[in-house]
Amino acid sequence: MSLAKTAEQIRNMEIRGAGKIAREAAHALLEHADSLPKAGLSEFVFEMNKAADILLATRPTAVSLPNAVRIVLSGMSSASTEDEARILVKNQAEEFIASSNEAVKRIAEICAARIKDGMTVMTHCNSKAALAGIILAKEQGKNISVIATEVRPWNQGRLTIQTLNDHEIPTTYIVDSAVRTFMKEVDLVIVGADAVTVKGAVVNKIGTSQIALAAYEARKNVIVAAETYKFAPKTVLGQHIEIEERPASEVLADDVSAKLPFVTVRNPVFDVTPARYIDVIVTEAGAVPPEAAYTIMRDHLGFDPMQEKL
Ligand code: RI2
Repeated sequence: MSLAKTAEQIRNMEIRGAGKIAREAAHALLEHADSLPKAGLSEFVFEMNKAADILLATRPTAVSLPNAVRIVLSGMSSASTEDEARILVKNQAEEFIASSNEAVKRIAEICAARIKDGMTVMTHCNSKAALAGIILAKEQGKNISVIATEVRPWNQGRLTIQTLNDHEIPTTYIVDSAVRTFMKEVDLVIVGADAVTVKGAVVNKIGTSQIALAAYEARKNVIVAAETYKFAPKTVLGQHIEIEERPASEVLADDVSAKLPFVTVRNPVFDVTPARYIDVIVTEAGAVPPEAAYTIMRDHLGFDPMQEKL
């Protein structure tokens, strides 16, 4: 598949989920590096940076995408030859994809250790990392059940209930607005992340912060399953995570909107859950308190704020 096609599929959400977006972007860069005709090192670097910009312009919130692009292309311009740069990019892409898949497995082990026999787990949206922990807990023989939300407007909850059903995990499917009503039946909340800020705030699918508030009120723990490349180093430099706002037509059909001239539809697709509502963030480097976000960026993303351009 061409890089432009991958970018289009990320934009229109055929490829979705922060981790998958990162792995597919890395794969697209690998294939792109392979497809470029021999034209010298500086031309190769120019073309790869251009390709990176196309990928980065697709969706603004999931920081896994810029982190993956940076990891895959790092050191490319310091290579001595075009061939060396090409091999470097391809190797780094393969390593990133493999380590990303390994990270999800490790996160699953840690999350599963937190899921005890008899527990009811609430999850929101469709997070591969969060689901991997739930599925592993079931495979370990624990008698668990799940409450899964619908996730308007894209209904990613349908994907989640399909996966849970495939693993024969008893699941209750609820509309997003029923979260607080059902919180009394919940023992633990597990969600994924699109980005984690230096304050330990978690940016995830819209509705996550309401779930976290309801859980806090009911004294239930919220666990966030997030690979280290979901942490956003740019927040150390004072930048904010941009919250993607998608087309109004995803919420209300254009012909209906057209008849309601005084109505404006807003469709932000992520929200921010402050650190105080989160128990731990489970990464492949272990479960950490949200307050440890900076340490994760420094030790696992190789981020040195003194070296970064503002
Ligand atoms: P994994 C998704 O975003 C959801 O917000 C989900 O919680 C998050 O990515 C992380 O998913 P979207 O692409 O990386 O559906 O854990 O907008 O699979």
